[in-house]
Amino acid sequence: MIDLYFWPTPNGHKASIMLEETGLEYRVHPVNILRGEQFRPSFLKLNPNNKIPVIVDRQGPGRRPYTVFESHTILQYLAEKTGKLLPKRPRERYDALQWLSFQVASVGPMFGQCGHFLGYAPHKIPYAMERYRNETLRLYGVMDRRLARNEYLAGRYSIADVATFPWIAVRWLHRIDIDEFPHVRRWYQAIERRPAVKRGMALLKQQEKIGSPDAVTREVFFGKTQLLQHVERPGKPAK
Ligand SMILES: N[C@@H](CCC(=O)N[C@@H](CS)C(=O)NCC(=O)O)C(=O)O
Repeated sequence: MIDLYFWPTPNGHKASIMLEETGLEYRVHPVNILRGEQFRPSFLKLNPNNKIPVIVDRQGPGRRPYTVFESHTILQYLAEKTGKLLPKRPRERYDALQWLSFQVASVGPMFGQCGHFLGYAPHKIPYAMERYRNETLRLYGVMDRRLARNEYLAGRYSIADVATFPWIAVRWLHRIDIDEFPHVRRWYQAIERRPAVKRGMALLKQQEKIGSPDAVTREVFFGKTQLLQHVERPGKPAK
């Protein structure tokens, strides 16, 4: 049995899709990150970085419970546990791992900042908006070229696709027209049709409110709560 600490966001969906794809038995523990539940001491014991998703595998290595945070490590852990979606042969395995890293190092952070400066920042900062939107467009271009010659990011469907798909699902945040990237669109539609992906994306769907943060959520995400959680005496803001 796997315990999944979850809220319906792109990083959360990576874990819920993977649990559905592997067919492992799991139960969901909602962590309302819009209301600050990620700062509860019981949750910080699972992930000191106050972010979902987290899993606790009751039958972990050595048959003892094991906790995993960071969504890509969750994907790799579940792939290795079940032998699914991460090939064993070195070339194919590293194809999957490098496209997984591409999601972790580039797609996640750049799309995240793009969404922040386009949709959430209290002031319009043209330099930041342009910088992250261009980087987002560039990454779509990289994926489009790759997918022109490969059915999936690493050739066969793998954890690299599971990691990347949920970030394309929120392209409205980045004001991306997927029709401009026909190979990404073809890939996205193929993944969207998978029953496990549908189930993973539907988990706690009624809670999905990431597009319209209210004042409480703004404070939780972007206010002092984040900093004071980890830094006792924050320095002065940089000028
Ligand atoms: N690198 C982390 C990022 C996780 C992450 O950013 N989670 C967000 C939701 S998508 C969250 O829990 N935010 C709450 C917070 O920052 O307080 C991962 O891939 O798991």
